Amino acid sequence: MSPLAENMSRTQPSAFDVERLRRDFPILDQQVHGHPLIYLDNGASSQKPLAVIEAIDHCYRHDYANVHRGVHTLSERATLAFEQARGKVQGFINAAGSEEIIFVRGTTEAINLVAQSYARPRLQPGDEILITEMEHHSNIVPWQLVCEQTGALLRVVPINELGELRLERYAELLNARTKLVALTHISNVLGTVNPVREIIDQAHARGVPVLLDGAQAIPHALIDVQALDCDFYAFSGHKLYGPSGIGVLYGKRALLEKMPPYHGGGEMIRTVSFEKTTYNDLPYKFEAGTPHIAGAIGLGAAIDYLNRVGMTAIAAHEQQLLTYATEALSTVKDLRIIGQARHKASIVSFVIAGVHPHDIATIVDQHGIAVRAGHHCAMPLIKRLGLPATARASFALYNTTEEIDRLVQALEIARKMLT
Ligand code: C6P
Repeated sequence: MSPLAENMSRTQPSAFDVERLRRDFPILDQQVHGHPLIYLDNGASSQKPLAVIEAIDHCYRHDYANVHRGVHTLSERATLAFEQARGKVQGFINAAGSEEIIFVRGTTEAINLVAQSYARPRLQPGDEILITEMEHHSNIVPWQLVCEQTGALLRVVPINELGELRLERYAELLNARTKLVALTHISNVLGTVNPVREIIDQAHARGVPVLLDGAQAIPHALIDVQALDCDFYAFSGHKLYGPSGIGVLYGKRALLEKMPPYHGGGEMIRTVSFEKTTYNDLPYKFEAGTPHIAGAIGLGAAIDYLNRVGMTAIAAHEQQLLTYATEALSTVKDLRIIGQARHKASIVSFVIAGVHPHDIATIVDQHGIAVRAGHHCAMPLIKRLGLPATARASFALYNTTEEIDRLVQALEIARKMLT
């Protein structure tokens, strides 16, 4: 163990036993290209604990049927488990009511829902939607579509050299034409944790609602939507140790009540005739068609698991990994960390002078290490940074300082091979 790792392990909270937690994730116990797998691509999707795998398995083996439709026993059991999962999500983000939790496919669908159902009916030509320079495409393109549909305009808050939002520019850009602010809680490229409470307060002072893209924040921090006072919060199950294909849109009840359905079909209706259809109550008004039943149940199991481990302990462990990785990566010659914000989550983008990030990712994969390279679905940000791409290591609750040491060794090999 390196001295840095020894120092870190001494300061790790004693209750947080990472080696024990790793055993909850069966996928981690394998070799890739003859090396023990080191999975550092958690920003793209995290691995699943046995509790989630078993909950999905149990659902399909014992309790599976369509939900809200049958009076038979299996349908009642599936409906109960599905609605219990909704309650778990409500508790996890401290929403005021379970009707404020809409199950969707993921962050992307949640944002599209708000763009089409909240923004589109309200926008007039010349109105403005305010986003930021560090958004993922999922929080850019839905707004561009709705701007094309309505004649509204997209305005963009710039970042500074550290990768933080320029709040003085935000204050200037917020104006009487602003109809919605939509921003990421944590940047998937820079790791920046945005001061969302301050941003929300300023928007609310002008009567402007705020959507937070929580895709990267939800696995790293305790989220309390009431304390944040955000109007919408979007996240994906698969980054929260749950299944893919399931995600959540939280919305304040008063706003959701006034929004028209996004998709039409079964489940979202109360009565249908060829002349007129009336719609179901919240949250079902927004859940047309058969939902991802086992996905929601798996997400509920992920939340139970995280509650057992403790989000505060997870956040503390990940902050230690971030500090360790920032120091350790800085020892690699010609490596530059992209994103130096004062408040960061455990996401570290970097470049090595003279080496393409894709080549870095390919070489470290030969050492069993999974990192992501590319534009990370944030092309405007990558362009603003003047880079072709970055490599990115993103850490989860099961990562260790030893894994970071292995990454550093593999990066040294890559650098020597390619420069
Ligand atoms: N970012 C990454 O590697 P979906 O695909 O709907 O689950 O999540 C989209 C999304 C939205 N916002 C942010 C901030 C995100 O990071 C992501 C997903 C992954 O960074 C895949 S591109």
